[in-house]
Amino acid sequence: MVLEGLGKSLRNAIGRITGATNIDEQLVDDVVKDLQRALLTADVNVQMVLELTKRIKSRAMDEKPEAGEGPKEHVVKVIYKELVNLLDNGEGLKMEPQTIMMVGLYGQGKTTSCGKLALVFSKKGFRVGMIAADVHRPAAYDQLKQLGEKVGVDVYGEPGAKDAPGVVKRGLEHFKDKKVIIVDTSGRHALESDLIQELKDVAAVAKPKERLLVLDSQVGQQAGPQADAFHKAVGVTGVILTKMDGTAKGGGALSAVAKTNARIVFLGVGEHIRDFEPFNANKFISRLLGMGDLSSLAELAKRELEGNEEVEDASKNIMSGRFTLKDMYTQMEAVSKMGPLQKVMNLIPGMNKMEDKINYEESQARLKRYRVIMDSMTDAEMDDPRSIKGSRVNRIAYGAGVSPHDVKELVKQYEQSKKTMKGFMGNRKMRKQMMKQMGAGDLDV
Ligand SMILES: Nc1nc2c(ncn2[C@@H]2O[C@H](COP(=O)(O)OP(=O)(O)OP(=O)(O)O)[C@@H](O)[C@H]2O)c(=O)[nH]1
Ligand SMILES: [Mg+2]
Repeated sequence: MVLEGLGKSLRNAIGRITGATNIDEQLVDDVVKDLQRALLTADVNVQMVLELTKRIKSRAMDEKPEAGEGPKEHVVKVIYKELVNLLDNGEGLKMEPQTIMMVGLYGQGKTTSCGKLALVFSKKGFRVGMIAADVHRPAAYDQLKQLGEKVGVDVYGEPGAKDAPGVVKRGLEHFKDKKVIIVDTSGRHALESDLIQELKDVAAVAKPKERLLVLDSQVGQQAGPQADAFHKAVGVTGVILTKMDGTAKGGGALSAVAKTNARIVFLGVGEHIRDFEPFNANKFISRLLGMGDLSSLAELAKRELEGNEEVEDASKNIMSGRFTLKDMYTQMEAVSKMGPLQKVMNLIPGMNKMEDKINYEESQARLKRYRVIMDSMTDAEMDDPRSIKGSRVNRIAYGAGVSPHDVKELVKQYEQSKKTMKGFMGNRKMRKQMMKQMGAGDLDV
């Protein structure tokens, strides 16, 4: 899960508030201590932790809850807002013509992020070019070239060249007609002075509006000094946090953000070229605190499902209150296509609280089993799962090579999903939001 450890301990701290019968200074003190421990364990810089928790404590105690807000909601809101403020350092990357330079230590995800970013800009209609200015790693040019081919973006490079600023200079000439230029640079194991000098020289030629520090979210305490050194060299304007799909503690990244005073602009959430999300502090913190993130889920769904008529039909059925096993099947298939179940689960409100209880591999295996079972059902049975009883259960089980118990479990799961959907659709506000996000705004709600 994203920032697993930190998220869990922050959720526990908040749980102490929501579970308390009475909010008093002692409780706030205890919770603030829990927060400190959680943030420090996640490698957030000590100074930052102290300032943050001091603000949380004074706002929680001194500010009056807003109208209609209980004392518990008030404290939770203060914690939430302060955490958001910590990360909210300004707007995302502007979608306008510009030159962007990537910097970062070895293996942090610079080259991959170049490709991902190129896709973002070219999807917006910009003519994009990428320049391979990593002259140290022999395969760097080929890697960027391959990424470029994948996303349909031209790449300029000079295999074998040793002079990075020269490559950039000729690359800019070559890409005179491009609107957005992305410059990939070399990484190193540590910050050596020759790397720093090379980056300065490249920046002097490229004159990039954005200097993006690419940071692996698993980086710990070193994140601060690393960010500092890059910042001194080229003036970091933004951070791309990569490998957020891993089990990173990620707190170090928070320190890096504070050090450079730059905002996080994108998150890398997987190896795939489309595993890239614009950063949104509210979203990030609500996910961290386990408040779920329906809007992200809808975005993900939209991206993956666009043009898939079956799924659109199923979505409309769900919206209108009909929900057959076929719909569940289609939805399940679609969801499993969206990527690891774990990633999707984290986006569903309430779901990530269950993270300890859910064995994700087991869930994936169950999904597969369900599919096989459904393949042995007739269309009529799919439309009316209540008819699946007695000898039908045995026939389906036999056909699918599973036990009758598995078949019954699937029917039960369907009944449960249907109930959840009903509850969900009964909530007018949520329904409206969901419809809008799924692009089904023309349906009558
Ligand atoms: N899981 C995951 N892997 C990623 C992500 N971003 C990059 N990677 C992987 O991390 C590895 C290193 O990525 P690169 O893009 O080559 O990193 P780099 O900073 O260019 O590395 P150097 O050029 O050697 O300094 C590759 O295997 C990528 O597939 C991400 O968001 N999630
Ligand atoms: Mg690279």
